[in-house]
Order: sequence, then structure tokens, then C-alpha cells
Amino acid sequence: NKDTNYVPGHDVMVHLLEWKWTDIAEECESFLGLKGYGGIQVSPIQENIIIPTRPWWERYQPVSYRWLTRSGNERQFREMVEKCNQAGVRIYVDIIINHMTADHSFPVIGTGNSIADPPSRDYSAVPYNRSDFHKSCSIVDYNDPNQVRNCELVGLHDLDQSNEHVKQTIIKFMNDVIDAGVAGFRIDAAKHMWPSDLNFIYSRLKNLSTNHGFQSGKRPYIYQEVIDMGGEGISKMEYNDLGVVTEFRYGFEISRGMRGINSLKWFKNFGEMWGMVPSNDALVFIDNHDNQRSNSDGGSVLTYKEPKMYKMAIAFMLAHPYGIPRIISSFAFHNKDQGPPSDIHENLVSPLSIKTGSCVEGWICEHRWRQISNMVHFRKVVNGTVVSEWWDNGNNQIAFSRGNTGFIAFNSETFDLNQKLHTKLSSGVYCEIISGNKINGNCTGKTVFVDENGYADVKILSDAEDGTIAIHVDVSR
Ligand code: LM2
Ligand code: CA
Repeated sequence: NKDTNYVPGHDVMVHLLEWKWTDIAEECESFLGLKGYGGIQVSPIQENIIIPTRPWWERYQPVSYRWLTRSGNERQFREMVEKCNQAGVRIYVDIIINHMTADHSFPVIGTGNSIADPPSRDYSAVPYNRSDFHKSCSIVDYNDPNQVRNCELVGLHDLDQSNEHVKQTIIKFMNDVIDAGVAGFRIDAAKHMWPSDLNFIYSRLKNLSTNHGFQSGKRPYIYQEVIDMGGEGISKMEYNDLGVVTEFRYGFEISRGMRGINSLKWFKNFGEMWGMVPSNDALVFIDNHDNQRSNSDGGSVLTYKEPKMYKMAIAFMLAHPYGIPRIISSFAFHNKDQGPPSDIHENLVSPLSIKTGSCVEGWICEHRWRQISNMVHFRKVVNGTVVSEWWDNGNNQIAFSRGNTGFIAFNSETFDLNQKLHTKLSSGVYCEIISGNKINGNCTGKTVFVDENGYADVKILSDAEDGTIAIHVDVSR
């Protein structure tokens, strides 16, 4: 199934990395629903190992399938799903079914107090025992599909999804989550599982819950984490028949473009032509929780740490029709293992200050940045239209329309953009949405004039705070 199950008039997924269920429920009601967001990827809900230093990645080492993590308990999870659905925002759960924990030098205790003995593969809170796992071997050769799927990823004990008990246990876990009212799943480490086993599991999943407002016969939206940049023994094309796949090339290409490594003019035919999967099969993003932490070289992806280029990259993603977009809402970090903001008792702290209504304590909240949330609105307004009126200066200034509903321009040159450019919008004065809002008929930011022939006065200074301007029919003054 490749239908996101978004509520009509809602679009764009946000990954609220390590947020608590109670905070997410509140965010659905006070912000995400009103801004027209489509869905939320929540951090894993299943009980995970407690690593003494509390890195973010402890949540990718499950101890059981009890719904009990630092994000909250089962009751809080159910209430969150209920409230978010009411607000028109769907929930997608990140599930870890490829593996359990690795071995550790300390006793393994879960966030729900379950005890496990990894060396003997004893996860009694599931329960799993040695017969449910592949024999121990490590993944070193990514050209060998057998090794990638049957050996251990960074020492994580590898479940055998062809085993009947394993299959049935995973199916039961997923179906219980579906009954709680979620709309789908992110399948962690999908590349490390056999497509045929995944196909079996997906085929046994229930329809979405009609008790939670889904029409009857709706299937869970499944997007699979398959990192395929080309040149490995396993291809994303082995998975996109079963569900959607994460298109990792997307964010790298756009980041390269905004960094000036590749000229923006080439993005005229961005999409499948660039070796990416068909649009509907592609879950796209600029950065995710993994690659925002791996700052290797100039080829790495943009993140909140480089805000001007990052906001341009996100604006391009949300303005362009290719793929199903996801943005990440991060917490600040200085080293890549650092966990989310927490207090002295190791409890997660809330992102939003009651006093100021904005994000505090190291939570970045990209999804609340005006330049990003206003582009969510843009995407909703231009939904169903195609790219037209493409313009470029032969290098790093580009612009395009979406039908007769929206127009956007980018300048990543070291000189100003100052042009009359053709749009398909009707003549008038528009409030520019990157620099401000339309409030009571007035623009709080820039204004853009469109003349009777559809030409807009487009001006983006090279040293402006933002390198993008965007207008759409909802903000004509
Ligand atoms: C994923 N997608 O397919 C997640 O997006 C990614 O974040 C997960 O790795 C990975 N698969 C497994 O679920 C993260 C993190 C790793 C971390 C693992 C397990 O990126 O660094 O590995 O979670 O917690 C850590 C240590 C590693 C160690 C391992 C086992 O970094 O050095 O290996 O735990 O103790 C000996
Ligand atoms: Ca595996």
C-alpha cells in the first residue's frame, strides 16, 4: 500500500525525534493540525535497553515489544494517537523487527524493567530464545545479500523472520499497534531482512482501525528503511513492490545543489530521471536522524546547523512534486552519540516552554520554523499541479510555478537575483511566505507584485537571511 492515509487537506510528515507522547499529543492539537501537517513519525515505542550514558541510539536495541520507553507508556501512546487523529494528523511508528540488543558489559535491563540475557539470546519478556535468531556472524561485505540479511548489524542479535514464532510475534505486535489507531510504519533496517519474509508479514497485517476514523479497507502505509546509494549487493528495487522505500539519494542531491557543488539549473528534471524510485514509492527527506550526525565532508547532507542552505533545501523539497516528504524535528547535539534533552533523573524534558510558547532546552523544532511550516501550507495549496514556467540563470538562480496556484524562486549565487519572471498567477499583490505571514490582510514580511501578464518582480539579495521567496493564491492581498 502506498497511500499515506493523510486526512484531505493535510500533507507532509514530521519525525518528532525522541519526543514524549504527551508532548506530541499537545503539539497535534496546538500546532500540527492547524498548520496542515499530515503525519508524525514517532520514535520507537517498544521497550529498549537502558545504556548508562543514555545515547539516542539505545532505542534501536529492543528488549521486548511492551510499549514502554522514555517517550511514555501504553496509555499515553493510545491517548496521543487518539488526539492526533482528532486533529487530522496521522501517527507512523518506527518499528525495530530486524534485531534485538547487542551484548553488553553490564546487565541488560529495559526501559520497562524487563531483563534479558543477550549472550544466550534470552529475551523472556517477548519471549525469544536462541532458536529465534540467526547464528552469530558480522556484516562486513555489503555485496553479499546473505550476509547483510542473516548476520548481525553492528553486533545486534539478528532475528530470523522466516521462523514461524518470530513472524507471528512481529505480526501480533504490529496488529496491536494498528488497533491503537496508527496509520502505518517505518520499517527499520529493512535492507537487513528478506523481502519475501517482509512480504509475508505485511500481508498478515490488519486493515486500519475504523474505530479511529479510517474508512474500511484501508491498509497501513509502510515505508522501509533501505539505504541504497548505488553499488551494493542489495537494491531498493527489491523492496518498492512491497511498500514505499526511503530515497537516500534525494537529500544528498539537493544538499549538493544548495551547497553549490552541483548547479541548481540541473534540477529542472529532478526525480526519477536521476536514478531515484518512482515518485509514489519514494519517502524523501533532506536529513534523517542518522545522516544528520555523520558530517563527513562537503558531500554530506544539510541540517539545522547550516540554517540558510537548509531552509532552502527544505523549501525546494516542499515546493517540488517528487516524492512523499518528511522533515525531521531535532534536538541540538555536539557529538553524535548525545541523547535527547533530559533532566537529572534521566527523564526526557518537554520541548515547549509554557511561558513563551516556543521550543527550549535544546530542542530545535525545525517544524515550527516559519520558513518551513509556511512551505507546508504552500504544498497543500499547490497540491495536484505540475511544475511549469521553469527559469534559471544558467547556474544557481532558479524559479518555477506550480500550475496557477504557486510560485517559488531560489538564489544561491554570490550576487543578487533581480528579475521579472513569468508565473501563472493572476495579477495582484502577494504576501511573501518565507519572510512573513498575511495577517488581517497585511503582509508582515516582503510583498511580491504580479503584473497583468503574470510577471512577478523577483528580488533575492545574496546576503538576505533567506535565499528563497515563495507566494501562492492563499496569500494574495
Ligand atoms: C537503522 N536503520 O535501518 C537506524 O536508522 C539506525 O539509527 C540504527 O543504528 C540501525 N538501523 C539499527 O537499528 C543506531 C545507531 C548505531 C547503534 C545502533 C544500535 O546508528 O550507532 O549502534 O542504533 O543502538 C550502537 C553503537 C555501535 C555498537 C552497537 C551495539 O554505535 O558501535 O556496535 O550499538 O552495541 C558494537
Ligand atoms: Ca537480518
